Amino acid sequence: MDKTLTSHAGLLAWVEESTRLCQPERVHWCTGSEDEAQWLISTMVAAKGLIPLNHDEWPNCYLHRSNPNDVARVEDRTFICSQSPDDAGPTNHWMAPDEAKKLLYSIFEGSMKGRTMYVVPYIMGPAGSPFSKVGVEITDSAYVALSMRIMTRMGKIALETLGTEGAFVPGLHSTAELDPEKRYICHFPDEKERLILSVNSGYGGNALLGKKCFALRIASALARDEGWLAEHMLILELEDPQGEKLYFTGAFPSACGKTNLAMLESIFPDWKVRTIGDDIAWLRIGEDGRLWAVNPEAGFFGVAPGTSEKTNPSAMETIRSNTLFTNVARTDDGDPWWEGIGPAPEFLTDWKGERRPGDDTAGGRFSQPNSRFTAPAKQCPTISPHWEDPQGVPISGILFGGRRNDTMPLVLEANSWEHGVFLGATMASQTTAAAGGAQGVLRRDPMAMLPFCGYHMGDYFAHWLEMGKRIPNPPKIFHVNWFQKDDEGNFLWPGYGENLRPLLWARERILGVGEAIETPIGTVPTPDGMNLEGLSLAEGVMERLLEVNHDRWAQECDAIAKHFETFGEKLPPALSAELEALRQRVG
Ligand code: SAT
Ligand code: MN
Repeated sequence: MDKTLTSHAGLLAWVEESTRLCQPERVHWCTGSEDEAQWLISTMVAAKGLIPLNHDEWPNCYLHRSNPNDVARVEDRTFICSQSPDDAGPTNHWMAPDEAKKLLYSIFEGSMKGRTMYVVPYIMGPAGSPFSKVGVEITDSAYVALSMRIMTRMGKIALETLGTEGAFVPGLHSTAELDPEKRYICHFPDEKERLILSVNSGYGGNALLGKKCFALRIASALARDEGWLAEHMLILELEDPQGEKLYFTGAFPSACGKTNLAMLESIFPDWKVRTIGDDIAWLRIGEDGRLWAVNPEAGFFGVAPGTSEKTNPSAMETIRSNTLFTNVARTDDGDPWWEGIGPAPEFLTDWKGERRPGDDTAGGRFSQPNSRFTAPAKQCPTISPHWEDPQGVPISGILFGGRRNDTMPLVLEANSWEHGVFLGATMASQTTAAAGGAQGVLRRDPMAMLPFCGYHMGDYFAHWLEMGKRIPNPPKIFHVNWFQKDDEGNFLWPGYGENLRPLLWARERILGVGEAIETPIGTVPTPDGMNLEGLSLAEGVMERLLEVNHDRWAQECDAIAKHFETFGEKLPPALSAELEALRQRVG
């Protein structure tokens, strides 16, 4: 698009300023058209940045291999550049805004020499929704431009929404040298326009600035100011045999099965689960007093390994066409391949481009553990007809959950909104490959927002508590844990489609039925309170899945107390009170 097609003075000025700074060879304004996408693809294929896949089996699908030093989010290089470090809080890295700008602009200077600068206007949220927000990402990565076209409503439509005066969140991104030592992802939540600056990474949440940077970190700060919630949550629709629908959101850390749960294949033919979103929810109080959720994204950036016809047939269908694969392996037939998709063929080209015998397990994994697919949400066979409703969908239940070997039962109902916020604030999960650093380490990840909250987490807890007071008809809150293990390290619960059972119990509790027992930590199903029809678990396993172990919970109280110390004076008294009450009950 010619830049004369927008007359938004602020946008034109910022693009000009960025052009002067980054010195690209040319500037391309993205329209979002199919022709443009094909042009970007052919440019990238010619430059070996994209590898075509088997067109008959995987139409319009391509493989991208990132730099091996750039395969995940980098939490230690992600900064909240609020005016005061106290606003970033103890769980975020902070840099003074002026210092951050000086440092990053010095890296941006001349960083796009010889390259094309893409101006990518995009909407987070459905076009025409009163809750949607516009962003513009300037990037030197065609891969980012193509990915943004899948993940957001990108191009002309965003410029039309913006008009000549509209507000937008500016995001400047350059892959620069891909130097991990100079990799910075910076957010400026106190700026009027809430700037994002990102350099030296081309990967996922570091580079697709609409996603974690805008729709979570910046949006969480907007939500605090404007009285709503921006959360790291899937949104799903549950339809009963009579056709009545009920909606859940679920907050789980990255790579803990959000996409699988959002696309859950129902084990009971009369019950349907449909997808609204798999990663982010923007939640507002509706005129009817309920909490309403919108998925701000238009695509899925899902973890490939482990995805198969067996674990997630809907995802497999979603990614059959028009999908970008990042860091997966490739078969000699040009099919994408990853661990967990099925048997390995005789030869595979691994994610770094090396062709090896498929049984060469000694040579390491073929797909990168955080390899991904980027696919349009509208291709999902289970997508709900309501997924783009401008007002969103009304939420009846909120699920919090992490990966824990023990301690947390399969499903637990909170006693109240405050207790639910406590369950969210004390969530813990083993770390995964979605971020750099050690994996499998148990860490507290409040509301699955530890890497994504754009302000002080203590204030964030207070905001959640405040929202509870303001929602006349709040959702019920649950905690779930699909990941308990036995003494030999085997999962106790089969997960995937079977997760419908705890979900149905939660629905019954929302409707005021459902057999339950109160425990010191909350309410759990009676051993036969969940529908267990057709499920054969070994003797005693169900009891173990729902067990509340007093010794473990005494330790858990101590661990929570330590976690709470992190927030100092900003820890809301209601949460210390919840901990004290828990201690009393655990005894
Ligand atoms: O942040 S990413 O978009 O790279 C994926 C995730 O961690 O959820
Ligand atoms: Mn995520």
